[in-house]
Amino acid sequence: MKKTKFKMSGIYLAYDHGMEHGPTDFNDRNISPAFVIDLAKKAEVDALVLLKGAARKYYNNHVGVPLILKLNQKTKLCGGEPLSTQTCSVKEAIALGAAAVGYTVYAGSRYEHVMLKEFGKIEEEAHKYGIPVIMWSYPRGRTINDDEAPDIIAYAARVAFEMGADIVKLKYPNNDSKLNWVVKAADTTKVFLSGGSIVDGSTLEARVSQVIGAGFSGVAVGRNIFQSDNPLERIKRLKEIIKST
Ligand code: FBP
Repeated sequence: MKKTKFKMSGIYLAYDHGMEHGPTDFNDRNISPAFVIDLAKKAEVDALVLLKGAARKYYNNHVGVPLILKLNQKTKLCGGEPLSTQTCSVKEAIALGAAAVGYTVYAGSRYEHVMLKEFGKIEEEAHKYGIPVIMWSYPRGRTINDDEAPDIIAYAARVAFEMGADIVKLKYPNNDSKLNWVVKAADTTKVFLSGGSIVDGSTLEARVSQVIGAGFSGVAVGRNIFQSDNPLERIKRLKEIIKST
């Protein structure tokens, strides 16, 4: 059995899009989780993010890449105020091989109290089992005019810290004026950049270099890898940037 030690820095490959966005994010090549599992292995990413359905059918300890099991989910079909509720327990995630668990909080939503409460319980349980907790911290909903404003991203970082998250995953802010402030707001919580919709390689690399320079610990990218024509090369480049910055 291969070792799957969880690293709190580097590059995580996200693949929960079938639920969050629908199969529209996929093509014939990447619609099967087998594709990203194979990619994660070949590229030796630091972790792979799956939902429980894909994990149950495709993940096992022989994969050799640590698993982050995302515990809440929503579809984009329902509309309205964002609410993503827990669909997998910490215990089940561990049984599926998870080395860490993840959960999205939409602070600012009419339903933030539901997500904060669920996250609070997950944080306590995961830490009792000794595994890290990652918050996808995406402020969104009726009170949020610009979810990429630097002050909103900094607020998202602080929410994760105050909730006891070990790692926070944040959107790229619409300007880079406060990246250091974002990292300070997260305090001891490690900060990871989320990828967003696909951009050309040089734009992605510039963003990654900028955030790592500001003190981010890594990136947790989905579409910018699995939708790329050369995903292995993209991961290699990002790894080099993360290592050398
Ligand atoms: P990407 O790198 O493809 O943006 O993935 C990161 C992620 O957080 C996924 O885990 C998730 O499915 C997606 O973004 C959600 O994005 P949004 O809520 O903005 O549609």
